[in-house]
Amino acid sequence: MEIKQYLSDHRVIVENAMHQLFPEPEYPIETHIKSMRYSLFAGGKRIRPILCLASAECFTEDEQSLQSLYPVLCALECIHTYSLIHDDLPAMDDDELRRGKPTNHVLFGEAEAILAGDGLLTMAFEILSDPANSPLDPTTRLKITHVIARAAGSYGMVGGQSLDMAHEGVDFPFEMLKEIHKNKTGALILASVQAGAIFGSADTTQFSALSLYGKHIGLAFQIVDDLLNVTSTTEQLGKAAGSDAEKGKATYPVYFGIDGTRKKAREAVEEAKDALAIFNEKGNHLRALADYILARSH
Ligand code: GRG
Repeated sequence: MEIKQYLSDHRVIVENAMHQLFPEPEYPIETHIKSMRYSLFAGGKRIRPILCLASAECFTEDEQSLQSLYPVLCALECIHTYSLIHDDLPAMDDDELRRGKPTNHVLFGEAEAILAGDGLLTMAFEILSDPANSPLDPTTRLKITHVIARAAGSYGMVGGQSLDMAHEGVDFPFEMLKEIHKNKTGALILASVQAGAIFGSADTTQFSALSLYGKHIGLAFQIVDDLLNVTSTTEQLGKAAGSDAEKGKATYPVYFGIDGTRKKAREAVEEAKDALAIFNEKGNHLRALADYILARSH
């Protein structure tokens, strides 16, 4: 199947899962739920849940069985959306445009936006931990919950964001940039792939291979993000282009230039694909997603 078709089919699966599991606005907290839903359904690429599904598809293509992953897909997107809402706040990156639309705080105000992020993060774990949402066996559910919690928190995304903030406008060695990228962006992407592997009862070799793929693909994703911030327009990105340089952020293009950064992204994608050798053709969707991450335009 063409990757374009695969992405659009899987986006539909993810969005259906989100519509099925995420609450509707309801008295007396309509505004809070509307504000979460505004950002959740603002048209993201859904790359983390799609990576999770593709990883699970290395073990089974049975649709009914894959439906057990719906709460996981929804949780990943809730956590990702919360991070974007908080990242856009005046105290963080202070952005007014996201996915081509006004950011959450611009529409709902800063206090509601903070609460939307808090609500989404908490809702992720409510949805994930509720046995009524899917027939995942309890041990699998707990293992997946742990991997995602660890990746979202201080030893992953939140820690990475803290490091990123602390290093704005200061010179630092390239090793620190790798650490920031690994945690801020890479950790949740890695956890998405690992959640699919846990669902598939991966053995140690399979889990290590998918983890290696997830690490490289997480890095590639952020390298391409750094690149697009320099080479694309605000219109193409749906968010402020050139913002990294404006904020004095050291990114891959600062260390390696545009061509050097493209090379680094290609290398990371190749390493990701190499890690999948043991899966033969079952890894084809993950390979195609790696190529998509390299070629993406927004
Ligand atoms: C806890 C107050 C508080 C804040 C936390 C954790 C955090 C703020 C921010 C996370 C850091 C972050 C936003 C990293 C950027 C990752 C990234 C490249 C996002 C863009 O992801 P895409 O391209 O977005 O998948 P779409 O729009 O497609 O969903």
